Amino acid sequence: PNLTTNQGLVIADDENQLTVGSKGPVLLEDFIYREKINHFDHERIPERVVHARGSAAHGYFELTHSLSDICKADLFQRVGERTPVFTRFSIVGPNRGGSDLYRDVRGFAVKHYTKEGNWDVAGNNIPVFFIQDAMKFPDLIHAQKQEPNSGFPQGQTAHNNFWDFVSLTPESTNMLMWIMSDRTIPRSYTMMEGFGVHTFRLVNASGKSTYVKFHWRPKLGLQSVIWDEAVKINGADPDYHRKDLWNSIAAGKFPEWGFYVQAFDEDFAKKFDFDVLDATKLIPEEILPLRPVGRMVLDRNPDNFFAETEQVAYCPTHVVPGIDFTNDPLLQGRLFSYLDTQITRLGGGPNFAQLPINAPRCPMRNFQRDGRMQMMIPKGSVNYSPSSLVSDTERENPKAGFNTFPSHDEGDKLRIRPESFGDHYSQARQFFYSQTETEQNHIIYAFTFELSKVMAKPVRNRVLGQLNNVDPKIAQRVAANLGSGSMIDRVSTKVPARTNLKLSPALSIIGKAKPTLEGRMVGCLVDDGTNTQMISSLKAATLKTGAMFKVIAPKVEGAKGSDGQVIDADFQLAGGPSVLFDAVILALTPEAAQRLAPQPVAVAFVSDAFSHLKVIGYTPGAMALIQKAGVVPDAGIVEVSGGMGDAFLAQAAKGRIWAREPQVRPVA
Ligand code: HDE
Repeated sequence: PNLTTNQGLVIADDENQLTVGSKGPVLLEDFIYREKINHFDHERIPERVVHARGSAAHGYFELTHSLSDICKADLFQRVGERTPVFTRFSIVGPNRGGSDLYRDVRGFAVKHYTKEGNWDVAGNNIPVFFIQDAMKFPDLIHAQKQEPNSGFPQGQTAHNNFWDFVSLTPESTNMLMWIMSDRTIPRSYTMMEGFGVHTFRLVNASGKSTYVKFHWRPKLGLQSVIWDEAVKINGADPDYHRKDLWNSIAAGKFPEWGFYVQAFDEDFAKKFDFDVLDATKLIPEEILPLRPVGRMVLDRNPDNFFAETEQVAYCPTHVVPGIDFTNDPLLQGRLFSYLDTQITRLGGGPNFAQLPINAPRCPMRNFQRDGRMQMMIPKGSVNYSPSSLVSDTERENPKAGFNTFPSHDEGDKLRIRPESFGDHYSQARQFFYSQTETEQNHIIYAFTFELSKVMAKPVRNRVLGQLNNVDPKIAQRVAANLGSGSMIDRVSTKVPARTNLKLSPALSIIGKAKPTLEGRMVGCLVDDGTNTQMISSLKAATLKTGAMFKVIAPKVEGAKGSDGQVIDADFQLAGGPSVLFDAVILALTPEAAQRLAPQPVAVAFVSDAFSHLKVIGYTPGAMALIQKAGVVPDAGIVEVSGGMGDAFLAQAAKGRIWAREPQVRPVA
């Protein structure tokens, strides 16, 4: 096809500007060059003020259980029916160009293109939030992002301002426990849970209202990386999550989540000692089980990152009849913010809803007109309602239309936080003690790491004071790690932590990990002389488990196998560190191991895999390298030669060797 200008003019030369003579000055007349460079100059749009970095995919929501008893929304009526979705996962704090593995909350936003209009759930991978009232959101985000004078640190909460703010904001304490847990360093977007966070309202055909919390559960199970791994993945592959999502869809392994609701009524809500309108609290699923509704499958990568992933605009006000809001003051504040920010981000006008990724896939007609970048050409002389001059103009429809649920609200105008929002510590304690011992240790490590980057001592002490209100033992462990001794400030509180909340095992990641290699990656280090036949059978056996099999070699062109044939490599050793894989194999001859043992990059490949608690498969020939890396044999060090690959894969499917952790990371 011909290359043309934006006006359709066929371009004769796309290599050279128009000049006077072959070396002469460039002519202003060169409209072809000017159009090209002018468009380029305006390619960037402002990034999202939060959630700037993200990845998305197309797919569908399929109803598996009718919700018609509690919700009249059309997408929840007919079991088996599919509704197209576009889902964007994101990381909140970093700028658009940041890395994927910062410690941070992840966004989990789903746009459902229903027959009654778009329904968006812009949720997170954590069921609670930092603050109770939207008034504090700009302060929270300012404190979290880079400090305004220096411009650093990028994408990190580990700095003075963030901890200063949260230490003065006791309502953040529950969320602090969550963000210091491994939830904020997920292994993959496809291994995260999703939550609507707020209590929403569903309305059925008879007008009855039911409160709900929305949940997504990943089919691949929950999995996170280890903090030291996260730090190294950021350098080795900043696009780790983005690639993982893209590659799994491209390989036909479509990520899937179950969609559930926790449904309850006003009387049930009253039984709790916290308020269901307070977004810093959750309802344990042991108390209110999840009701299955459907599944979401992502089966198509975007065609164009900018046009789709960057320009998609989610908004909590995008609802359909049967789905409504509650008075959660965080949710109410969000109802204003999204459209407002998108007007700036998407062109300074109100017409971005017409972009293909944002447009509804059902009829859309109204009398809103004009504005920047109007892409529709409305016909006729009538642009108002009511009108009588033309028949068949669009009209409101009281029956089929969206009717706000007539909740009864009255009271004085006040700026006040309800007393029922006053308990900031009980669920923080419940979360901590619902974790396995390993996960509790990780939370303590994370507080230690973050606070060790806080240079303002009074801030560190105030955080310890907040932790002390959660549980003195937790505060003491962090204080001991920091070397603060007994220097724990007292932070006064009206509502002390309740110690009698039942633990909720569903809040642990390790407790409900799935023993599977599906969606995971096995990395196999080879060198000249490696047994070619063994690699083929290991690869075949690995692929059968649903995992990917990647070969790492000292040279990217591969290694010469035992039969003289080249074993193709996916990574060169320095560019394929073991942090990128879930389990590794060292398939080496004694000569190769001797060659690699003096090389730090090879030693780090093994010692990192060991300290990141990975299952390591080996051939006896690899021993020199294994010993150099300080590996101590345990259940996760498994021989693979002589057809023993299956034992390795069975062990790898069980996940990390948690029992190894006390050896490699001292517990405080
Ligand atoms: Fe957002 N949030 N948010 N947020 N949020 C935005 O909208 C805001 C909150 C969430 O992939 C912005 O288009 C306020 C909670 C996601 O494009 C902005 C408050 C939850 C995404 C905004 C919150 C979220 C955003 C920035 C406090 C989980 C990315 C760009 C009341 C339930 C969606 C944009 C995507 C994005 C405002 C708190 C989820 C500024 C005022 C709680 C997943 O409008």
